[in-house]
Amino acid sequence: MKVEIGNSTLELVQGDITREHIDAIVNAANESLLGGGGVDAAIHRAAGPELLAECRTLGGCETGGAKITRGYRLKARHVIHAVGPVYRDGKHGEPALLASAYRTSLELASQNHCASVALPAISTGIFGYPLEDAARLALRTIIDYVSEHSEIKAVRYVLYDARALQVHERVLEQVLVE
Ligand code: AR6
Repeated sequence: MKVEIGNSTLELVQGDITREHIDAIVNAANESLLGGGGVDAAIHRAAGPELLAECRTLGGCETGGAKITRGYRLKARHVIHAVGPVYRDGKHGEPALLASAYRTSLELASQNHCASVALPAISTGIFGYPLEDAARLALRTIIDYVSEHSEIKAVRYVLYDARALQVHERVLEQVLVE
């Protein structure tokens, strides 16, 4: 599913984000920025050990923030390491922190001249954020940002499995008519 937002496009696709040939991919990291499971592990595996070496120089990252590195062996020029919240009950600031992780990632893309960006569904795996709630927040945040920042030409939101893609397609249709 592909929609136009101003002069930019937002596309929902199913796949493995490590294979994206794009200016920057976003990683769903943790505060240490030193790797972990899920998409983080896949990105480090595909990028090679130089990525971890650069991450060690960054001094971690607070939840809701993001930091940028090179992409090394990936087809992506940069990796933006975003730290989403661990979901507890939704009453511990999780929505604001998740929105902040997306917004900060897109700001870093703008500042580093990345016109095309691929993002995963941050916090919806190991961090346990309910998929539909996360999808609504993520898509609203991305649409708001891209509407005001025409330097971002293409956003690819990469969902790992068919169910996640279905949920995001349904939520995007709702968000677009709000
Ligand atoms: N491409 C795209 N999406 C993927 C891929 C992939 N290759 N692999 C998994 N996903 P998760 P989190 C999806 O758990 O919840 C790590 O240990 C997955 O289906 O990777 O933010 C970090 O170091 C899910 O929808 O990240 C942190 O400690 C989404 O990516 C912690 O996990 C996010 O799942 C972060 O947890």
